[in-house]
Amino acid sequence: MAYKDLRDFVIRLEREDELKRIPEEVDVDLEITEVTYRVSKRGGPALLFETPRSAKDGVNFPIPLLINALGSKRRLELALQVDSIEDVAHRVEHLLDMKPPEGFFDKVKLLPKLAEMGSFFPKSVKDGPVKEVVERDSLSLTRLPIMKCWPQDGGRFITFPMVITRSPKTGRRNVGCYRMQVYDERTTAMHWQIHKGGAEHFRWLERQGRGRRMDVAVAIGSDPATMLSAILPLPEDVDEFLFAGFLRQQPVELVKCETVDLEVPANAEIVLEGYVDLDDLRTEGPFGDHTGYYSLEDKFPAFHLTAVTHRRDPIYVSTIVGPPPMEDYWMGYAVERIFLPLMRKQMPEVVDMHMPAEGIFHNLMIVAIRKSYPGHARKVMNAIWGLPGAMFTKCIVVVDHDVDVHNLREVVWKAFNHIDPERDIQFMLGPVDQLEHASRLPNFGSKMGVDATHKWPSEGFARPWPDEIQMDAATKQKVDAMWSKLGLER
Ligand SMILES: Cc1cc2nc3c(=O)[nH]c(=O)nc-3n(C[C@H](O)[C@H](O)[C@H](O)COP(=O)(O)O)c2cc1C
Ligand SMILES: [Mn+2]
Repeated sequence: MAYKDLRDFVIRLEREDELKRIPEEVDVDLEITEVTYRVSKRGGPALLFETPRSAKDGVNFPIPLLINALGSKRRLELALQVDSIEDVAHRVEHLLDMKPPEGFFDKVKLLPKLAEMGSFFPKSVKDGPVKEVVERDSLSLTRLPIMKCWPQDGGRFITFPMVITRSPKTGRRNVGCYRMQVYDERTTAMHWQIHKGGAEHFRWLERQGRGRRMDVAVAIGSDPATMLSAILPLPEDVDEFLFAGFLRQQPVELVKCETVDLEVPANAEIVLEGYVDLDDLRTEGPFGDHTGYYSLEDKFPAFHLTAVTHRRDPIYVSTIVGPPPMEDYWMGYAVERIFLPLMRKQMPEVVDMHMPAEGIFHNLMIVAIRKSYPGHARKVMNAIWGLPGAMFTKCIVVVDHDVDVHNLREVVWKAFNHIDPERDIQFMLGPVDQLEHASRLPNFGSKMGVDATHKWPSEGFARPWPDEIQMDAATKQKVDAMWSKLGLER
């Protein structure tokens, strides 16, 4: 059975000794960050701060704050209810392998799978726990334990929301996790970067000129697979809630909002309803970001609150980003593993792929390929720069299939042995991540591909290529046999 909601997951984490309750008063301004940072850096548990407080405002919040809930491999496996993330990757592979049926018997055979797919579609329901309390008047974000994460942050930020919008062009839903800086009791920023789904919907509002406002619903806290779906770089027309249904193998149940024409997960802890306005762009930031640096101030639309619905006893879920690795590294790891099969569908030559934590995902991707033709590594780079999400990758290192991309020592050893830098490095201009602080312009800059594969004569490499040093099997066997007599065992 899928997790019913966030608290169902909390119970499981607690049972698995993966969660620590903290009854002490800890301040939402900086203190929760410092505690979580230390715990995160030693691979510690999820934290449930039962009494978050604000010394500045002189309040203790009646709402507990959950953080670091997905901050380890084990907790991700628990979140996705698998023994290994590879199990999810295999399910994705299986889904992609569904061939169109040819004859009658093929159709019959396929039926159960299609029925399974159909059962993942979001389901509309009349009511849900998120409607236990409905507030339309006297709204205030000050009741939520929203964190100021780092000293130079421009304010307090909601860091783990599911932001739901509908495309003014196609009517299709998008769900993305975009941070929201609190301006006052009823207004926040909406930090959807220009390449993201929400921003594209906002642009269509402008293009269509049929109004200046767009409905937005923000859900905070739900079953973990649904929360994860908001961070996945899915193709534009794929509904994140459908993918969430696939991940949890049970449909996401949705209820209608009170004041906007959108639906939200019925099992959510808290929902903020409101709108963004084309005429109301404001300064957002700075914010201590997942690059380990502050992202600077920039203009983003303001989000105006029109209603809040929540459970009687909601849990507020948060996360912090900062110098890696942090909780988001593990979320990114799940993305990497779940998307590898999708990447391999388009590029079967890709054997494996890895984005090391310190590369902050978009700075470094190592890809192993089975090379089949001259220039193959460069074809792969170009294809990756054309994928959603991966398009931002600042440096792609392409290695041969016999390199273990997860072993950075092996990657450095083999890749740097194999390159003649001037020949093997490819520069490319294009869109870069909005968080990128070194590029010549915001959102536009260069990327680098390194072809660290063996070079072939057909690529103009005329010299012989040396073999990797390996002892022969016979000698190894002889040494195995004498090993115990050598007195070398510790
Ligand atoms: C903790 C966390 C915070 C994030 N904050 C933002 C953000 O503020 N703005 C943004 O555009 N993307 C942010 N992202 C990345 C997006 O959630 C991610 O790109 C997602 O795929 C966007 O969905 P979309 O493609 O439907 O727009 C964040 C991701 C995580 C894990
Ligand atoms: Mn999307």
